[in-house]
Amino acid sequence: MENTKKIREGSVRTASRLIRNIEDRHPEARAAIKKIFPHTGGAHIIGITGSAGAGKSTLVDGLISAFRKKNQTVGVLAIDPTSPFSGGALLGDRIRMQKHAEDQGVFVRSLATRGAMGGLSKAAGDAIHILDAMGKDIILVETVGTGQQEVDIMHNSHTVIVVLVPGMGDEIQAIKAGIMEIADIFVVNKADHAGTAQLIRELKNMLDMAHIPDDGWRPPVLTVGSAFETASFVENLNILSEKIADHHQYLIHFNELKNRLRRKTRVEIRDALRSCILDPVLADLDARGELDRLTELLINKESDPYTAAEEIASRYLRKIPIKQTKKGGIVR
Ligand SMILES: Nc1nc2c(ncn2[C@@H]2O[C@H](COP(=O)(O)OP(=O)(O)O)[C@@H](O)[C@H]2O)c(=O)[nH]1
Ligand SMILES: [Mg+2]
Repeated sequence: MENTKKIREGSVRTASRLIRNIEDRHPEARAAIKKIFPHTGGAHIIGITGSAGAGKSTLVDGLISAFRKKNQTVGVLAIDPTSPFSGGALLGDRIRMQKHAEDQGVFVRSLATRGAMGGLSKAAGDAIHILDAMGKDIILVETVGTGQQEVDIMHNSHTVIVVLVPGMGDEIQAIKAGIMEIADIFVVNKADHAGTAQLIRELKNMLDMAHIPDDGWRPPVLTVGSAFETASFVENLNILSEKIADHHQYLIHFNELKNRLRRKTRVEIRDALRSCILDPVLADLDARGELDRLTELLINKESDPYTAAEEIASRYLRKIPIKQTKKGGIVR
């Protein structure tokens, strides 16, 4: 049976193999995404980001249960760039997610990729397509960190949750503005730690200063209490899952879903261009030893980055007039 069909029927084996291909940058991955792409777009994609140890995986685990209670199917992608091989650093997550292992409505995978800049965002986008084509209602994407890379990955989602823990104090200010700006929901984790009320206050002050229009979405600031107080944690996660649904409704109602899709698609085009243009050019230059030669030239001030890049561009890129095909594709 063909891969696309198997994926659409929810085959865990095929999905796992394709995600491994994505990690390995196997050419088959690209071919598969081309076929799967028309069958994507049905899922509500939720990004969850925050520092390492902030309790994101604990939250994801609780959210899976909350969504399953509403009979929604869930795909989870845990992205860990620091993991040298797939799942290495995520053993704890695996154990934690075990209780969902028997549930056909839940598919959990981790994603680790090595190498080039921007590679992780593209790999994440591709893996999300796979979960989407599997027909998952909800896709949870967990990333570690608050830098540009996480902002890029978060652009693949419709709803962004930023997880913070008390005791960071002034660090909120220090967190790259980028990630705070794209937050749709703030979750204050580990509310059993001191400083929860202060953190909530700081976040609300920050939002007050953001001048959100009356009909705009003001990111709610939620606390989920302590993960170790099971009953209240479960209840808080139900509330969080409702807020997530509210945000989805808001996106639909105000036609914002299209804007999110546009944002996501732009990232995807940029990532694909990078892998189809920049990566091969860099690899070619490297193979010819020209990257080393250029590096020396620049170090010796015999050239500069722009002159070098312009020369390379003129060598590799021909200006070709392009026209639209009927289907909207591009032909030469
Ligand atoms: N005190 C406390 N610890 C928590 C809470 N939630 C998670 N943790 C612990 O924080 C650690 C990191 O959690 P994890 O979910 O793996 O964080 P992640 O790195 O953000 O995915 C684990 O030891 C959790 O048991 C909480 O509400 N209170
Ligand atoms: Mg985690």
